Amino acid sequence: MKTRAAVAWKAGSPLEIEEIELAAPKQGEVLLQMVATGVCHTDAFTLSGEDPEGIFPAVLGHEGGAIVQEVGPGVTSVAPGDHVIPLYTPECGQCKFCLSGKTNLCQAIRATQGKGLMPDGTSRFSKNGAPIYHYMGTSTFSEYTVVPEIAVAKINKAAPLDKVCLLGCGITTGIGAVLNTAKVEPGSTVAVFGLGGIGLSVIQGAVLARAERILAIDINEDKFEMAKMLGATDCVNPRDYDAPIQDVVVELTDGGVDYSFECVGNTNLMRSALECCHKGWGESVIIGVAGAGQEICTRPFQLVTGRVWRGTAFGGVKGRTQLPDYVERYMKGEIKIDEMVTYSMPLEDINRAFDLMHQGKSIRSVITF
Ligand code: NAD
Ligand code: DAO
Ligand code: ZN
Ligand code: ZN
Repeated sequence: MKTRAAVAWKAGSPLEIEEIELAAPKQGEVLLQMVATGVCHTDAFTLSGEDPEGIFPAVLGHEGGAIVQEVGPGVTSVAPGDHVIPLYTPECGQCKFCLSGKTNLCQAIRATQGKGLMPDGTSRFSKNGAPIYHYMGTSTFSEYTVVPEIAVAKINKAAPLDKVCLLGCGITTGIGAVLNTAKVEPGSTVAVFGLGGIGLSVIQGAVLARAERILAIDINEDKFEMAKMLGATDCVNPRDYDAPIQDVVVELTDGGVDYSFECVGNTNLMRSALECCHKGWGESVIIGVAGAGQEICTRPFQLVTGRVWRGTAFGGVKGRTQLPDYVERYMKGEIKIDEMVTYSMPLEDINRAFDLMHQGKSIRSVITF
């Protein structure tokens, strides 16, 4: 079949909207009709060429809300008409990782997903006979896409797909980082570095965890209003101070925070986030994705004296078993999503969504098909 898609032909160039070919789902795969997709910083990161896993040409996008159109042979857990969120972190339930009970990083299709291919080692997308690669196993910047069955979470049909698509990455990552990875306790003090879709969702998570003090840190003060609305107690612009931001936070919090979260992808800020943690117990979670080849550093004595450095992917959330409950929590009003949608636009305008993100003018743009 043909599908309208935004194709990333090469790094650093705008996406091009065109009709491309999409082959039918094979064994264990499903064909999805995309209803909406968010645009996340990670899409921009890959498009920029900084992503060591970036492969071109590709159909990017990983924050989708979709309807199952057709299922391939052997598919039993979803059927045409089901509403789903595609998962860049799949859940097979059978691999060593899924069975460990310690991680959400299912490895069942990792090797092929990392190469932009479906599990049989081929791509379903093409143009004039030449392959176009998948992205993160999801490729949501296309009216139709094919994904593995283990990479969809079936959700409540009553949920608006143009909102809950954001649970496919940003909002779940931020909330999950607080509840699953850090396991923030009531009464905690939390620092959030970077107030994009991820950082603002960390704030939501910290409120759900009943943190007492939430410091929201960003160099773009336009982000502070939303941070406060979501529950930040203090907003801090590092550029207002001469001292390093970690010293400022330690000073403001009587020795440091219980938990910090880096939501930018800046390795210097990752160090600041670790070093603003309280001696003896403070824990810092890296969420931001740094550029190819970059490394983090701190003095080892920071860890010897009790600080802990962690990282998280998709907030530690297991997509097929746990994401449907995030949708229910949105439906009950416990998780805020509508407020995070700054702009909605058709696929034709998707490059504007990237521009708005780079200009710091959007939390999330949602593309509707
Ligand atoms: P975003 O671009 O919407 O937000 C980033 C924010 O950081 C902006 O508000 C910006 O002003 C702020 N910022 C930039 N430099 C700063 C600095 N020096 N100090 C303080 N604030 C600064 O991005 P996003 O969509 O929220 O994504 C954030 C990061 O999380 C990206 O690196 C993205 O790739 C990553 N990410 C990770 C996961 C995961 O599972 N680990 C999932 C999704 C996104
Ligand atoms: O299992 O080795 C692996 C890789 C899992 C990919 C998780 C990616 C999380 C960070 C990227 C940002 C997501 C938008
Ligand atoms: Zn698995
Ligand atoms: Zn994302």
